[in-house]
Amino acid sequence: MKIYLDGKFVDSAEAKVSVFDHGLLYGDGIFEGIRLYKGNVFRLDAHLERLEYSAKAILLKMPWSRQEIANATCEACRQNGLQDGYIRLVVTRGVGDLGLSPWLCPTPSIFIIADKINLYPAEYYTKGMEIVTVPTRRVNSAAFSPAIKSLNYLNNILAKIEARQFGAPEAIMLNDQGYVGECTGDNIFMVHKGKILTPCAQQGALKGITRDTIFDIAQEIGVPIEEHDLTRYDLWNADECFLTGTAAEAVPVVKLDGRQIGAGTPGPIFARVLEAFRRRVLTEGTRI
Ligand code: PXG
Repeated sequence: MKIYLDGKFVDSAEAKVSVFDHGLLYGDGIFEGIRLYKGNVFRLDAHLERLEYSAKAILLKMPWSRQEIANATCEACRQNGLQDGYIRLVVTRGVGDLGLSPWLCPTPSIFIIADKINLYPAEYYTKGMEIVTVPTRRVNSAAFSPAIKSLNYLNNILAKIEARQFGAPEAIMLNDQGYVGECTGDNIFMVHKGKILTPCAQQGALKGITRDTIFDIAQEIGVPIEEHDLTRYDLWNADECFLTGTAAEAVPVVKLDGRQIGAGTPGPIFARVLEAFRRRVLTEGTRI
C-alpha cells in the first residue's frame, strides 16, 4: 500500500511519524474520513471545507491549498488501484519539543491512507440495528466543540467500549444535560409523525457530511426535516430511527436499550432515504 506523507508517496512500512509529533503526544491534529464509491470521492469538497474549519478552530495553519489536498487524495486512491474504499486524511500539528504549546511545532504534517473499507454486516440494513445508551457523556460543546474533528477521540472511544460491553455495535451519547448528542462515530436521526428530527451541533453532534446529505435528501423526497433537542423519551416514542456516517452510510435502528422502536423493523421513510443516498454517492463528488 502506498501512503501519501508530506508531499510524497511511500510504502506503508516507511509511512511513519515522529514520537515528537504533537498529534501523537497530545492528540493535537485533525482528520477526515472519506468514502470512495466506484471511482467517485463522495463530497470531497465538503470534507476539505470541514477540514479547513477544524484547522482554523485549533489555529493550525495548513500550508497546502484545498486543490493540492484534493489532488493528493485522488492520487492516493489511484496509486492503490482503488475504485471503492475508505480514505483517512490526517493533519497533525507536527514535530515539536515536549510541552503542549502548538508554537513548538513549526511545520504541520499531512498523511493520507486510502484503503479498503470494513462495512457493517448487511443484515443491519435489512433487519435494523440494536443499540444502547451509554453512561459516558459527550464533552460539553462549550468546552470542546463537537464540530472539530480532532485526533482526540477518547470521549467516543470510552463510549464505544461501553457499547461493546453491553453487546451493541453503536451507542447513543447524551450530552451533560441529558439531551441526545450523537453516536460514537455516527449522527442520529428519528422520524416522528412524518418529520425527520436530529440534534443540532450545540447539543454534541459533529456536523456530519452524511448528515448534511440527509437534509438534501429530505428536501428531494419532500419529507420535512429539522434540528431539534431530543431526549431518550423522544426516541422511545419515535416511529423510526436511523444513524448516518461515512462508514455506516445510513443504517436503521430498531431497538434502543432493549426497547423496540416503532414497528421494530426499518421504516418506510428510512427506506426512501437509503435509496436516495445510494444513488447520490455515485454522482456527488470528485472523479479520481
Ligand atoms: N459523529 C462522529 C463523532 C463521527 O466521528 C460522524 C458523526 C459522522 O460524520 P460523517 O461526516 O462521516 O457523516 C462521525 C464520523 C471510523 C470512522 O473509522 C468514523 C467516522 C467516519 C468514518 C470512519 O470509525 N466518523
